[in-house]
Amino acid sequence: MFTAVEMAPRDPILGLNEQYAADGNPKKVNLGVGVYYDDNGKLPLLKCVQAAEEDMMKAPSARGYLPIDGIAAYDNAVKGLVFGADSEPVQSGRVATIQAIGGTGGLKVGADFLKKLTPAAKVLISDPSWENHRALFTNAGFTVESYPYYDAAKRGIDFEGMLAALKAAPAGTIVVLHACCHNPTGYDITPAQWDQVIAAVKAGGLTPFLDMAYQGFGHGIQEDGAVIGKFVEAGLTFFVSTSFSKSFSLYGERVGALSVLCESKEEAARVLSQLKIAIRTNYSNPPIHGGAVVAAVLNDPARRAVWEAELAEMRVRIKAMRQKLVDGLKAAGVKQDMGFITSQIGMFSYSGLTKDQMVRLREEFGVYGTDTGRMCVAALNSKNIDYVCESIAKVL
Ligand code: PLP
Ligand code: TYF
Repeated sequence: MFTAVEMAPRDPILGLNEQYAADGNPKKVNLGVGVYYDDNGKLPLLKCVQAAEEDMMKAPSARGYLPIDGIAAYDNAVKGLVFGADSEPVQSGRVATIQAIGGTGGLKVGADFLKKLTPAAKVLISDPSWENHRALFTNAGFTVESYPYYDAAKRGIDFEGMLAALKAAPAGTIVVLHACCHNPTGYDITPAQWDQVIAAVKAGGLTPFLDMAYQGFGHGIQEDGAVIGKFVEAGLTFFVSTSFSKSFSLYGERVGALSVLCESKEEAARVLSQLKIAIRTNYSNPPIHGGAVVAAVLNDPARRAVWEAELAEMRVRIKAMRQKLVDGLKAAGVKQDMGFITSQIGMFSYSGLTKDQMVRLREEFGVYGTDTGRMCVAALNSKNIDYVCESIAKVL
């Protein structure tokens, strides 16, 4: 039965983890996968999460099925975080939000819903993008193409190219946009450029799908979320996927969401009913634990303040590591100006290194990044930074 089954290629990013685990080099550093580690190289367990879990342990509860759309208190907290609790969309009840299995699950539920709603639409993702964007929408049955984004020569964004592609896209085209902290490049468009993107989306009748996997890792929770407010102000209806994997350091709990801003409360109820069908036919209903923890933190002002401080600490540490990387590369003898690393934002840096250089980094030095030159700066720390800088200097 399975003789004709071909071996599928490994996920280019998650596959690196396996290679890293098998590497015997004691100095090895994993800058491959997008995971935040603290200065001791440890995956953090946030204090706000631990406190919420301790409370839950004191009052253990039975585990019935959750509603298809998840924990109501969780969905409401997500709406508040994404749109603002007092915002007009939330107050008027025109946001449909479901608890999803990670940000990936939010994208998948949205993609399945869209495939039924607009089966002939094309999907545009940034070039480059998180590779799973292409795979997810392709698997949902869409043809996926890309809009220009990274300009290697400029070490920045080809904004003219991006805007021209959006303006040329036929009405109904689904445009996947990174709300903040672009993965993999680390380059975000400016607020003024967002205004131009929004105008093009509106004029062209495109369907925006904002992927918000790193809220709080750029400039702040509010600041990173401000782009959502811009889409609201423009009077658009749109999709937002949320991931708490990084912002709560809850990668393995699979906590995410999908929110759809509709024109009215009545429309949101109809959309929600269809999202529930997508969920039911994929996995029936979500798991409890991660959503319960995030709801317990976001809905409790004191605990939420702890979360905001812990997220700020992660954000500030990443920024400090970017500066250390720039300084360390210079000290290690790198002649070219690497200052662009500090103008990038979020967990990743497109380093500009070639595939050959990345392979050498891996094979000769045990420093793991993707073949595209992406490095996870959130995995740098005061112990590995010098070694990473020296290794990069040797391959440059
Ligand atoms: N979207 C982007 C841009 C990501 O980088 C990630 C990373 O994992 C996700 C979505 C998926 O998040 P999750 O792990 O919560 O499924
Ligand atoms: O880009 C990253 O490294 C993270 C983690 O299929 C990730 O977003 C990578 C690949 C993948 C799922 C998650």
